[in-house]
Amino acid sequence: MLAVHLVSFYFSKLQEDPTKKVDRFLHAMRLGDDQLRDISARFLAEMKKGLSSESNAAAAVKMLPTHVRSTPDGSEKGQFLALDLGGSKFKVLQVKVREGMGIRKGGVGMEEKTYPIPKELLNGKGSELFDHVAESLKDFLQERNIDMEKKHPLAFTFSFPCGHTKLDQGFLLNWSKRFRVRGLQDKDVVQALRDAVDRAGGMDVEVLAMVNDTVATMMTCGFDDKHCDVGVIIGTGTNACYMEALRNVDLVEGDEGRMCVNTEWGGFGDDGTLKDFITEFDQNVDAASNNQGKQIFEKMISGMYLGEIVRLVILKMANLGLLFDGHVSDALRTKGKITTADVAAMEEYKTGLKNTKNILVGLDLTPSQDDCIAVQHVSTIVSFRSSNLVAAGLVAILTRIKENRKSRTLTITVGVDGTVYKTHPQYAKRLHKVVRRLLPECQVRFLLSDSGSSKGAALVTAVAQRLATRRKQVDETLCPFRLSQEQLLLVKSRMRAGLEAGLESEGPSAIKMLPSFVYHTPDGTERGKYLALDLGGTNFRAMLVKFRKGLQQSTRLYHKIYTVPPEIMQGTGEELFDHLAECISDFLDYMGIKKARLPAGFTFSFPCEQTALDTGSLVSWTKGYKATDCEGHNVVEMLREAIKRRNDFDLDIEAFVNDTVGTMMSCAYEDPQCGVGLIAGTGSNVCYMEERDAKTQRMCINTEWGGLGDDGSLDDIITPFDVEVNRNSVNPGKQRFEKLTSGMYLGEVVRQVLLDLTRGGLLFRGHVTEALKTPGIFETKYLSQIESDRLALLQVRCILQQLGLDSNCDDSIIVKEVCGVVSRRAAQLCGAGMAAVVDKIRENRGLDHLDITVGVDGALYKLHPHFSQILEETTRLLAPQCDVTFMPSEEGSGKGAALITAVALQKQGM
Ligand code: 0WK
Ligand code: 0WK
Ligand code: BGC
Ligand code: BGC
Repeated sequence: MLAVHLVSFYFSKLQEDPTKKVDRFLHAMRLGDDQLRDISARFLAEMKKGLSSESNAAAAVKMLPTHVRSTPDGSEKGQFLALDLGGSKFKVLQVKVREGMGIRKGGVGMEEKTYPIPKELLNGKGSELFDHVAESLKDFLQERNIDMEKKHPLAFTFSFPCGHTKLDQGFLLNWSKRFRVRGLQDKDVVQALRDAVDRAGGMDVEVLAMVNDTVATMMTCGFDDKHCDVGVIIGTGTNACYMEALRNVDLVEGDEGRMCVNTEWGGFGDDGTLKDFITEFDQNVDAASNNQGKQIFEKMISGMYLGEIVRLVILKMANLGLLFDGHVSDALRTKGKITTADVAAMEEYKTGLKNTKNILVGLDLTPSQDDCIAVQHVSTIVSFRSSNLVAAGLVAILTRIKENRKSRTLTITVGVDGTVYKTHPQYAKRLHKVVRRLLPECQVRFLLSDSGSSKGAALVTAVAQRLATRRKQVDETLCPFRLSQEQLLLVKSRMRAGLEAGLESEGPSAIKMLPSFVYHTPDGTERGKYLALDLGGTNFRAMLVKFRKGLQQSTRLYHKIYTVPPEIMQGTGEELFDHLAECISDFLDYMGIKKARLPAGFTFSFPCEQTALDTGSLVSWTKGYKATDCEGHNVVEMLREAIKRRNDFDLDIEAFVNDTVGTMMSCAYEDPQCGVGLIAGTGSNVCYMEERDAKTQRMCINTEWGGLGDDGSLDDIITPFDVEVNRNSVNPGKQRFEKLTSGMYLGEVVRQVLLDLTRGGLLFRGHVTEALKTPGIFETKYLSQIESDRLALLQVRCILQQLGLDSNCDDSIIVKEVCGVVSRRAAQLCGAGMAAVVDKIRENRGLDHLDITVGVDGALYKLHPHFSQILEETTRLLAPQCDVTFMPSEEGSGKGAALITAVALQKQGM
C-alpha cells in the first residue's frame, strides 16, 4: 500500500522538470559551500595527522615524503629515458631537456610510445609485469635506434602509493585502480624494475628517480611556471601532491628547505571521516571494488568509478519507477556498463542529450526525452560532486601552503593532468570556479600538463642529478674548511710554538707576546671612582666605574658608547684622538664630572709594545683601523695631547691595557681562577698570566695570537678564499690567524665562497650580482642571523634579499651551510689556540691537571648561535688535562681597565 502511495506521489511530480526529481533523489550528492568547507577542514586535519610521526601510521591520508626537494629552476638539462606506468596508458619515452636537435631554446623534446598492458598482467606476478615493462623499454630503444651500449639515465613515473627512503628507492604500500599485481607489496619497486631490466639484458639503463604521477605533473608544469607547487591527477585514479616545509615532514630528517609530499588523498575517508557524505551508491561501488574500504575519496571522484556511480543511481531510480517507467535491463544491472567516458559524453554541451539517448539505448532501454534529461542530470550531479570534492581537497592544500608561508594571500599554480580533468566537459571550469570561490584571497592558476608526466619525471631526475652534482661540487669547495682533529692538533702545536717563540725572541715574531705590566689579578680590595676608556673593534666606550666599601665587590658603572666613523679610523692619528677626546668630553658633561680630574684606565684593542703600565706604542693597526702617524707612536701620549688640545677637561691615564687584559681582569674580579682573557669579536686575541717559572714574577702577556701564520705557518690550511680576503684587506700578509677567526673577516670569507659557487653556477642560478661583488656587504652579523636555528629558510632568503641576492630555497640552504662551515672553522681554530694557551699554563705550573677560567668578550662569542659552544668543545677536546670554564664578561673590558688602575694606584699607596 505505502509503495503504491509513494509511486503515485512521484508520478504526480513527473509532470515537472525531470531534473528536479533527480535533485531531490541525489540531494546527498549536492554539496553546498559550507559542506565543502567542512570536508576541506577535515582533510586539512588528516594532512596534519599524516605528516606527524606520532599519528602517521594510523592516518588514512598517508602524506608520503617523495624526496623531491625542489621544483625546476630552469637550469636542468640532459637526455633521459622515461617510463610512465599506472595511469590509463603505459608509456615509454625519451625526453630531451634543453638538449639535442630541434629542441626550441629552453624547450623539451619528447618521443613516446604507448604499450598496452595485457589484462592478465594486472592481476599477475610483479616480476611478470616488470618484465613486460623492461621488454617494452628494450623495444622502444631498438625501434628508435637508441645506442644500447650507452648508459641512459631513466626516470620512472609510478602512479601508486610508495614509501620512499630516497629518490630511487620506494616501497609499494598498496595497489589501486585496476592493478592487483602479486608479490610486490612492501617491496622496493625501483629494485624490481632494475632486476627486470637486468633480466631483459642488452641495455645499460640507470634508474635515477621514481616519482608519483602527481609529482611528475607538478614538475612538468613547474618547468614553465615557477609558482607551480601543487600537482593534481584526476584520471583513472585521483591524487595530489604539494611542496611542504621539510620541518613539517616528521618522517624525513632535517628542517631546512622543502619537500614534495604525495598526499595520496584517495585514501581520505578510509577511516570513516567522510561517512556522513558517503551515499548508498558509494557504498555499493566500494563493496563491488577490488579494494573494499580503501580509497574511499578516490571512489567518489575518479574516472574508474564515476560511470559506475551513475549506473547505480540510474538502476536505483529505474527500480523505483522514477525512470524508464520502472523498466530495468540486464545491461543496466551489469557492472561497468556505463563508463566515465559515457558520463562525459552525456554531459557534452551540445550533443549531451543525444549521447545520453544513444548510451541508454545501448543498454537496451527505451528512454523518454525526460528520462534522458534526468539521466544527463544524474551525470552532471555525480561529476559535479567529483569536482567539488577535488576542490575541497585542493582548498585544504592551498590553505596549508598559505599557513606555511605565514601569509594571508597566496599566488600559486596547480599543475593538473588526468583524463577526467582533460576530457570531461565543464569539469575543469567547475573545479576552478569552486576553488576560487572558496579561496577568494588567493591567486590560483590551473596549468594543464600538456605532455604527460614524463617531462616532469625527467626533470626530477635532472634536478636530482643537478642537486647531486651541486652537492658534490659544494662539498669539494667547502672541504678545505672542514678541519680534521689532526689539523686542529697541528694548529695547537703551531700556536704553542708561536707563543714560545714570541716569548723567546726580542725581535719581531708572528705572535708578538707583548708584556702588559699587569702582575696581579684583582683581590677585591679595590676601592674608588675611575674613568675607563675603551677603544674596541667596533666602537669607543667611556665609563665611570665606582668600586665601593661594604658589600663584597659592588661596582657601579655608567657608560656611553660612541661610534668611530670609517673616515676617522682611516684618517690621521690626530683626528682619531681628537675624536676620542671629544667623546670623553661629552661623557664627562653627560656625567656632570667635567671638573673632576679622575684617574683613568685606557683599554686599547690593538697590539702595543709597553714599557710600563701607563704607556704603549702601537705596533701596527689591525681590524679596520689605518689612522696615520700612529704606528710606532705612544698612543697614550697622543690621547693626552688631544685632551690638551681641547683644554676643557683633564684626566690622569694611570693604566693602558689591551682589551684582552681588561676582559681578564674584569672577569677575575668575579672569579679569582680567571687567568686568561679572550676576545672573539671584530678582532681575535688572547692574553694570559705567564709565569715562566717559580722565580720569574707572573705577568699578563697580550699574545696577539692574531698574527699566527704571518710567517706562513698556516699556509696549509689557508684556502684560496682566505687568500682573497687577505689580499683585499687593509693589512695584507698580517693577522692571518685573525683573518680566519674574527668577525671582521668571516663575512668576507663567506662572500668569497658564495662568489665562487655562483661563478660555478651552483648558486643564485649563476648570476654574479653587483651586490655579491661588493666587499663588506656580507657582514658577520648576517652569519649569526642566518645560522640561528630559530630562523626558517624563508627568513634567510629575506636577509639575502636585503643584500640584493635573489635566492631560492636551495640557494639559502647552501648559504646557510657556507656560513656554518666558515664560523665552525673559526671557532675550532680559536679552540685549538686556546688549548695551546691553557696547556702552556698547566705545564708552566707543572700540573697534570689545570682548572682555569677564561674571561671572554666580543660579539662573535656573545652573539653567534654556535661559535661559543664549538670553541669550548674544541678546547676541551684538544686540552683534555685542562678543565676550562669560559666566563662571558658582563661589563666589558672597561671595568678591567678601572680595576688595573685601582691596583696600580694602591701599589703607589694612593
Ligand atoms: C597522464 C600522466 C600519467 C598519469 C595520468 C593520469 O602522464 O603519469 O598517471 O595522466 O591520468 P589517467 O591516465 O589515469 O587518466
Ligand atoms: C667589548 C670590550 C672591548 C672589546 C670588544 C671586542 O669591552 O674592549 O674590544 O668587546 O668585541 P667587538 O666589539 O670587537 O665585537
Ligand atoms: C594512486 C596515486 C596516483 C593516483 C593518480 C591513485 O590511485 O594511489 O598514487 O597518484 O591514483 O594516478
Ligand atoms: C688586536 C688585538 C685585540 C683584538 C681583539 C686584534 O685585532 O690586534 O689587540 O685584542 O683585535 O679586539
